[in-house]
Amino acid sequence: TESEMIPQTNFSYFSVPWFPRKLKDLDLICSKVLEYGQELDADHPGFKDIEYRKRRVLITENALKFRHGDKLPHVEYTKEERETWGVVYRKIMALLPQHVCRAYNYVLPLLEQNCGFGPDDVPQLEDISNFLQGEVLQIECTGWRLKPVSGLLSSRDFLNGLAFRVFHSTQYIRHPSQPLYTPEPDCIHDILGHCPLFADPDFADFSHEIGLASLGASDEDIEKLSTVYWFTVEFGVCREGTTVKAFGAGLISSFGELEYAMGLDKEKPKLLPFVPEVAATTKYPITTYQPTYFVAESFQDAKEKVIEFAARMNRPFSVRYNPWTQSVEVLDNK
Ligand code: NLE
Ligand code: FE2
Repeated sequence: TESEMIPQTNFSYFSVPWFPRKLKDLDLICSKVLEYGQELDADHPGFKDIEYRKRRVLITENALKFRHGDKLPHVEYTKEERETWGVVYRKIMALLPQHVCRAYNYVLPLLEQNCGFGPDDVPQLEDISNFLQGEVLQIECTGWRLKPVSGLLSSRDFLNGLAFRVFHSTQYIRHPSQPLYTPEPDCIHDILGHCPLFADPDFADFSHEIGLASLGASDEDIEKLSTVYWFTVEFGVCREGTTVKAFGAGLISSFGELEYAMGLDKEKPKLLPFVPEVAATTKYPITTYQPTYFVAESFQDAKEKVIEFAARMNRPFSVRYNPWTQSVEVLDNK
């Protein structure tokens, strides 16, 4: 790993993996993406269809050129792509009231009114990012922003982005032959699954904390944090009264897995209470439905638990995010 020396007050040094200090630094981390065949299932139709791959290259070229401050690339989606989006959108809308958390149900109509969410077309990242930044109709929001990305980033890079309230989002769409589940992130997963909850203040803070904890963390701690992220932001469920609802993006963007997770299939998953230490060391598959989900009591509760978890991590310094300068300050007291 690239690393740098950070001076300690007593003039000894410790070696820390490189990490971004300001928003602009995120331009340095968008190039390393995971390819199919490595960990992803190369048998999925999205990996074998040549025409489909070509279209993706076209869309991801803009993501690779993007630099902080640029307007987010506009994608004109084809009829077939819009249909794929519509199929998933309608399915998910039907499952929302009963199976998806309250916060998501609250935000979605705002996104339909203000940034082009709906069954007919894929919303544009630029519009969503502006909404999250609070630039639409003076609706106060959380200050999150989107950055286009060409595929699955390394865990470290991806989590580091969250520390700056930046979410890396894809713009290409899944293969039309299997709308109900894809092993990779795509714009349905990122836009429909992830984006809405970034408008919720508690969820926004929760995600930010995971990001801050990841800055300069050891490889071992990154592994743990990304597993915590997996079992919350990706596949989390939460208690609401006497019921359990989904908030993880991987569930909200896959109606196949959402139905399974909510116990609607013959095969039932296991539900465990969310304890970061336990979740952090639980193994999980990335190309099939999850055998286990962790139930959070609330976003706030999950946030407090993750802050405590992060404080016990093996990092000889702490960090503070400065929202005015949008940069990170390193504090050597732990
Ligand atoms: N399985 C999810 C979906 O089909 O939308 C994508 C997960 C990406 C980590
Ligand atoms: Fe995701």
